[in-house]
Amino acid sequence: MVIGAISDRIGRGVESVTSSVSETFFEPVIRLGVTGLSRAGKTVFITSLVANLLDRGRMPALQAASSGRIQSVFLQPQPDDTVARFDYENHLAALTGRDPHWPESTRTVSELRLSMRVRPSGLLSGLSGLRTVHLDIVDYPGEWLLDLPLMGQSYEEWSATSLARAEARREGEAFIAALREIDGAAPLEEPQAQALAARFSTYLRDAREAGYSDCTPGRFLLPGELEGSPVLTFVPLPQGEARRGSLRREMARRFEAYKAQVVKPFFRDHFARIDRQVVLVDALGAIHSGPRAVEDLRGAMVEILKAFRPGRNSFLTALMGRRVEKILFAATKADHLHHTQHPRLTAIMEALLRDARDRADYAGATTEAMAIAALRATVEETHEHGGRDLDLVRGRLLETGKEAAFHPGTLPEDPSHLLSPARAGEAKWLDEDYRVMRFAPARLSLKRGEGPPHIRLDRAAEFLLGDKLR
Ligand SMILES: Nc1nc2c(ncn2[C@@H]2O[C@H](COP(=O)(O)OP(=O)(O)OP(=O)(O)O)[C@@H](O)[C@H]2O)c(=O)[nH]1
Ligand SMILES: [Mg+2]
Repeated sequence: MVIGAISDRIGRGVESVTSSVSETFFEPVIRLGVTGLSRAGKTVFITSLVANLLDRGRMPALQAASSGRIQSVFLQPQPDDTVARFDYENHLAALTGRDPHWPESTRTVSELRLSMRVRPSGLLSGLSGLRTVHLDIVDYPGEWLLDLPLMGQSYEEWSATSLARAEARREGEAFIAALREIDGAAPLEEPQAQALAARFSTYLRDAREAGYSDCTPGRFLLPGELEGSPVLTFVPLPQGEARRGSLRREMARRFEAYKAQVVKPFFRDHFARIDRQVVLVDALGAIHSGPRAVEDLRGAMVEILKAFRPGRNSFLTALMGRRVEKILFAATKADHLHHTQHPRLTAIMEALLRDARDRADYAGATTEAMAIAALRATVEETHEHGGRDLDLVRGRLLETGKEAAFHPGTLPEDPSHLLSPARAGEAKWLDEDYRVMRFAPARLSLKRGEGPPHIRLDRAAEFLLGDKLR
């Protein structure tokens, strides 16, 4: 047995040495994680990024593309055989077909490999020929990332924080009321546990609908094949007696099983291998939902940054093979705003990020905040309204298919005008109402060599990949 274990380790050691040598010297691999809460825009982002890397006419800010050093880009079979392939072709067909529509919601981890043939710049350019750089893009739900704090919590600690959160939210009322009816010290009865878990899931889903970001455990929102299994049939309970066979003891056991069998494998198999990360944030959606949603988004950004700071988290330190070098927080769907407001949205994202870095006590990866649109669905226009110019965006409305011009509200120049009321726990914005419209993707006729229209996707790519393409 001992010999078996040793030879297994040696075998793996040799394998990892050979792969790292060839990767570092010949064909570097960048593993780019793309995450965000559900509907944040992950699928659209990856689809448009890949299309715009394949056809680079709209990527002036990606230097390797605009200088012509990227000679060719092609899709390749991905390295991981057991992870779903990101369905690029179908998503692109949905977005750019004759009757363009948004892609379907996705629920699992998926991956795509893009390989680039690049001419090196600077001193090396004359000496060596083309280099191949592989880009592995990994799409995973942000909800799963927010489960990380659970790893450091006992069932009692987790219960206390979750209950406090549920009590502070209107959406939690029914669940809290249901808890009053039960006795955690009584023997477990499965139908009761299931009914409670169903209530708890409904609360989490409603809270998510209402714009709250932190609605953990993540798999309660995205259960996939775990739906109905014991590992998802637990709820937080107030402290009390927990004898063998009691509801409370069994809930605690299932909570531990969730950590060991759901949360940990995700971090080990997917998260720990990422080099660069983009976190997509529907900041406009949160602003539209109100100050509490913005405050909650801020909290979620703190938790996300903590996940990228392994040193303090013993569980992750043991797993992390490499360090994440760059993290981009991108506010998506900036095409809902006239460009005159983009700097304001960026300033809000920067303020949120600065605050999150401070609170997470974060040092490590280079971080940046941006406002982008992976797929531009609107055009801009200016109308005169009541004697002054009003900047609008025009697009095809998702519900009716009709064209409409729209003013979403004016973001403040000073981000603190939004972030202070959010931090103070206000229920509503005082001086402005923010609206969001849902636009359908625009009908496109792309020229040869051009990817789909976007806003600052090229800058996002330069930040995330630029240095690896020099
Ligand atoms: N106007 C505009 N809308 C966008 C853009 N990106 C995403 N959206 C909107 O956001 C919705 C969600 O985008 P997806 O890319 O499917 O989001 P996701 O994060 O993959 O969502 P899940 O798979 O459900 O987790 C789309 O259906 C669009 O309505 C964009 O660049 N511009
Ligand atoms: Mg998706």
